[in-house]
Amino acid sequence: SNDTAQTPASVTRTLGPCPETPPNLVGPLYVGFDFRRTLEDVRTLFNSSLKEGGRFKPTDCIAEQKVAIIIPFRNRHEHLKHWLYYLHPILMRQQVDYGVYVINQDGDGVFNRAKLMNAGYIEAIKDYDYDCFVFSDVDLVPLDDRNLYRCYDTPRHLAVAMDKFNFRLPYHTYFGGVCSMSKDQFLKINGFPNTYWGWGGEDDDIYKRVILRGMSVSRPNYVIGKYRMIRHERDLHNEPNPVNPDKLLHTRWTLDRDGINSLKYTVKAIEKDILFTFITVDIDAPS
Ligand code: UDH
Ligand code: NGS
Repeated sequence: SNDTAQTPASVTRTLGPCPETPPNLVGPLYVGFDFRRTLEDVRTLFNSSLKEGGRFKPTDCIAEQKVAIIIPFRNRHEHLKHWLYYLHPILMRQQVDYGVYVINQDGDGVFNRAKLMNAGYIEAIKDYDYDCFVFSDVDLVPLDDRNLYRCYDTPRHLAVAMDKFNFRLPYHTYFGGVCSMSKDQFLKINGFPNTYWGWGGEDDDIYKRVILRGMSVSRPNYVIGKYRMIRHERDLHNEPNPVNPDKLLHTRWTLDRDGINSLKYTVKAIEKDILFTFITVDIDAPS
């Protein structure tokens, strides 16, 4: 029979790798946070392109990297809605094979951004064979879709030109906001510190880890690396912690014992929304 010959090409064609540069990027983007959108509006927009848990992969090519986007979180639903509205279409245009993990700190003890990101790493790799991790604050939206949410030869700092810093780095070694690391790079620095409670310093510790392990930091330029931050007041239970700056003097010695190898937390709940996976964790926070 000639069955095989009549099979439509679209059925048998095997997908090729995605192009090095995604073809449908638009460059500079308009980003505003005044619009009164609801989470339900955002779900309706992306419902047909996403899979449960905020998962996506391009349908017309095979992405080279599998990317987990990890967001440290507590009580910022208003920001999350805007983040999802802007980031999903950007990540889709970037042809990323990705999943969005919102790591929600349980209870109202002192916040710990870096420990939450460590927990996000562990939870994400239980879910899928991720080889790249983008760690993002919930209130930062890129202003140019050429700022690719993927991993590079060295750890990457993506949020180099935030509006609140007049579209410049506040200081040369700033590593806050949004960064990406391959699995190998992350493990090489023993992940992030678990011991920075409250606000300040954990991002500087991560930068030091990268340098101490002999890596350099890669960055986009100031045009592509622009971000808009959603303005907000300081949260409760995330006050600047005066012991944090001093801890940076000891990173060299603490790195090997404070990190992904010493992480302890318990998962309280895993909820799959169409737009994201919401994981509530108890990280044993001091009150
Ligand atoms: N985060 C939460 N909930 C919290 C605290 C922090 O989700 O209660 C997460 C969130 O992803 C946030 C990130 O941690 O984007 C960083 O925390 P942050 O936004 O508090 O840090 P930032 O340096 O702000 O942006 C500090 C307070 C600035 C007060 C300015 C008053 N005008
Ligand atoms: C440094 C903090 C960083 C922080 C950066 C920007 O002083 O964690 O300011 O802060 N380092 C220490 O506290 C040791 S910001 O202007 O966003 O409030 O990211």
